[in-house]
Amino acid sequence: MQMGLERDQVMLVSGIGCHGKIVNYVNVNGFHGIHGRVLPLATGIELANPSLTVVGFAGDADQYDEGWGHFSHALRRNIDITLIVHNNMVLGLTTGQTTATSQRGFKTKSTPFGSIPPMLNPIAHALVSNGTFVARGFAGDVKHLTSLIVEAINHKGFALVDVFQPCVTFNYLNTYDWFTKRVYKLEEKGHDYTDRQKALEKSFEWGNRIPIGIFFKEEKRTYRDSLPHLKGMPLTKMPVDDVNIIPLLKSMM
Ligand SMILES: Cc1ncc(C[n+]2csc(CCOP(=O)(O)OP(=O)(O)O)c2C)c(N)n1
Ligand SMILES: [Mg+2]
Repeated sequence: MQMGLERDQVMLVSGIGCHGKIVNYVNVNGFHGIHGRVLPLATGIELANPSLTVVGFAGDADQYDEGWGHFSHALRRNIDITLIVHNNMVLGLTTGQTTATSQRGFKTKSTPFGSIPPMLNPIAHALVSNGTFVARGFAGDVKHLTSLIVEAINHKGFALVDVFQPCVTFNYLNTYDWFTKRVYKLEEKGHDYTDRQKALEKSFEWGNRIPIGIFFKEEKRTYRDSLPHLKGMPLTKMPVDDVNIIPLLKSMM
């Protein structure tokens, strides 16, 4: 509403996890998809009907484990969608197992000796995949997070907002207190978000001080801009009655 969008102009797509219920809570169009497939769905919807504002919601396991293969490709294609990752650094819905973003040593029922590999760094990956809007927010600072989401949706091209969103039931390590003590805002430290190298440096900051805010932002051609046959009329409006695919099928026999 703050953005002046009508309800029927907005399309939310969610994956599987605690976060997935969001399409039931927000009174706009919604598509509750399958685990790991938020980006293929959101991509298809955006390419078929550009009049919609498409916002994908994924969990950390949903996007950074099961859906990992789609991440870099959607970014480098610069599909005009927003992706908000509810990063609680744990599999919440399945009652607390490690994900790609769980901290090394994080003990769970299924990893009693602690998570073994190093954490995946989604911000750094987004930056090296030519992401055109890369940001991180914290659910404990709703005003700041809201401003990031508004900027992300206004961005023309792929916008990532990774959100620290503590799971109060299963993540005993990365709690609201844990984040509150550590997060600081990039914009308050004079970070230049037009510099990809600097953004990359910042993306590796982890420990006592963890940055949130916009790491990087630039305007670039979107995937749609480069598809001549999608110019003018959306696929959803194209007539299909007189389409005859028989000759095409025969040519492949
Ligand atoms: C294809 C498939 N694989 C596995 C599952 C089981 N499963 C349900 S939710 C979930 C992941 C939940 O973790 P996350 O994406 O981090 O979301 P959260 O619940 O933490 O918000 C998994 C693996 C599934 N539903 N579908
Ligand atoms: Mg999770």
